Amino acid sequence: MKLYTFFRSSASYRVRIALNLKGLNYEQVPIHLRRGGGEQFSASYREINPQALLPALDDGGPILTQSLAIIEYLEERHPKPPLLPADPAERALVRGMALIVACEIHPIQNLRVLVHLKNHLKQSDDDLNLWARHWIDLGLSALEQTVVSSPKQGTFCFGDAPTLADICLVPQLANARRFGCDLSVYPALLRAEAACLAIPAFINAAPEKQPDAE
Ligand SMILES: N[C@@H](CCC(=O)N[C@@H](CS)C(=O)NCC(=O)O)C(=O)O
Repeated sequence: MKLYTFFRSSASYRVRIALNLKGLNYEQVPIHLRRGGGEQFSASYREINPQALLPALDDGGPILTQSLAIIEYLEERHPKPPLLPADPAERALVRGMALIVACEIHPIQNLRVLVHLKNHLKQSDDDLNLWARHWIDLGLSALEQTVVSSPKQGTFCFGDAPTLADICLVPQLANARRFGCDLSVYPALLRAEAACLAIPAFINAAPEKQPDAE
């Protein structure tokens, strides 16, 4: 299995965590998102992912893109350990938590959005940070409330085992710190993060542990 990845890409980080939790071996193909204007825009990478985004997974069939689709594929091919609860309503709840991060926060603070704000709309670096922090805080506040009011309380976002929600949470909190967000107002999210960061699958997926880390 080949994962097209960048150490600092949080969507790639999600997939690395899922692969590690499933105990799957994979080869990393680093695509540098900054070097030379961004290797994701090269013709060769666009053939792999026409969106020019990371990650992409080659598992011998068609190349898969979109981190959550990739993780659901891994879940279906390798059900143990499960990354979603068995009950349909609980599955929807956990997917909802993951999507708060993957649909409502991350896309608006993603590199290409910030580059567009800076280069085309002439916003300052300070304004970019304010923008990112605004959307991250809005989403994390909602996620904190969702976790706190979830019917299954535990050490993780949902219960006592890591799920898709935690897989999305941990990389997003790393991004939030990069933008200088105050995370002390999200105690439930910090508790879930601490539980995750005691697990080797999460530790080994961290940006600084990757072969392409700078
Ligand atoms: N929804 C996509 C998001 C993918 C994405 O935005 N990846 C970022 C890195 S985390 C990227 O490749 N950015 C390149 C760019 O913004 O030019 C997913 O979950 O896979």
